[in-house]
Amino acid sequence: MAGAGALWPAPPAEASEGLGALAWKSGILFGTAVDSGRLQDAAYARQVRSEARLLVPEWEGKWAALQPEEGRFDFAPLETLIDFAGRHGQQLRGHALVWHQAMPAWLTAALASGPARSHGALIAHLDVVLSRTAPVIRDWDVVNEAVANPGGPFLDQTPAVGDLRDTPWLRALGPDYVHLVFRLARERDPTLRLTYNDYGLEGDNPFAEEKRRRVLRLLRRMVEAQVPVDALGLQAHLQLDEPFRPEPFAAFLKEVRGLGLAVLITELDLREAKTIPADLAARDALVAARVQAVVGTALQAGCRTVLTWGLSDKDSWLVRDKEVARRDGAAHRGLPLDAEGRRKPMWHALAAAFAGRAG
Ligand code: 9MR
Repeated sequence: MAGAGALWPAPPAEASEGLGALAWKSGILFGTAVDSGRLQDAAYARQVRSEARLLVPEWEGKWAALQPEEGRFDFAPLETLIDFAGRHGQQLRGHALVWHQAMPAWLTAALASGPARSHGALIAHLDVVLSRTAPVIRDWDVVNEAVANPGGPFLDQTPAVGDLRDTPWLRALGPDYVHLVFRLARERDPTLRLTYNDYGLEGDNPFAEEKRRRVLRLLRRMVEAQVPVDALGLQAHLQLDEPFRPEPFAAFLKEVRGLGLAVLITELDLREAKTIPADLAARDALVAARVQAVVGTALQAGCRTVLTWGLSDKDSWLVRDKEVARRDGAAHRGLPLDAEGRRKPMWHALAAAFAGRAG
């Protein structure tokens, strides 16, 4: 891995091209999560337009957004993204059909009132959402974050039933609920790409090793049971305090690909270490080196889709969410553009990874 002293080459002639265009030269689809409410901001819209070929709604595809009250669907925010993508020739992916967060209160209550009611609510949601979005969204995160966190220094252990996180969905529908949701999605749309999406899979420590084992067991059982799963989404919310080595990550990706599944990086960003260098260039070089190493490894393993979770540091959940925001008040510099929209070393690291240059 390149050290903090790595020098970034002078911008190539095509530097005015965005990451989406650069990635596409190597057959890689690059995109970002988008907040529909921010698209009226001209600078934000320009960044999304010029860097991304693929968009994913950061909020607009979740239950709380799409069905705030039972039977009342609101597609307006998602349509804003669909319109934007259509005008700029960008693709869309969906996020997320089943997740234990961003659930409206009525759904939490419904899931607590028994399997029949839960099943009915799930089917009604899938019927409406998948038929409405089918013309433009051909890849959905069908189930998000169903695997429980093992104990570890970087993330809190979550209560588990077997390898699965104990959630309202699991309690309502039983431990085979992941299989059920994928089957229901496939029945409704036979050619939709069905993705299982999760985090904490990239690092080199006992936590990530165990989480990888759990995800692999889930995927293997699904494939054995002929559950229609097509891809694994690696969220890749990276943390610089967490060690990384390409080998265990690459071995995991090889096993996943060996099951016949595609791998995608779906939510890339990076939390800096608790202690950061005073020098901005040194800070940014650390971020860039880690991103290039992780993304480079994934691309070598056959990953052909990479999305960041936002483009500019100032729009990131890493600033908004108190659990992950820096205690010293500084913003994490874990996205390709700085707060003013300027390209940082992480931008160049992604461009280099897309061009096939190893980290
Ligand atoms: O970044 C998203 C934040 O704005 C939302 O408030 C939050 C709850 O809906 O979800 C965040 O996105 C998460 C994603 O949906 C799933 N993986 C983790 C992401 C960061 O928390």
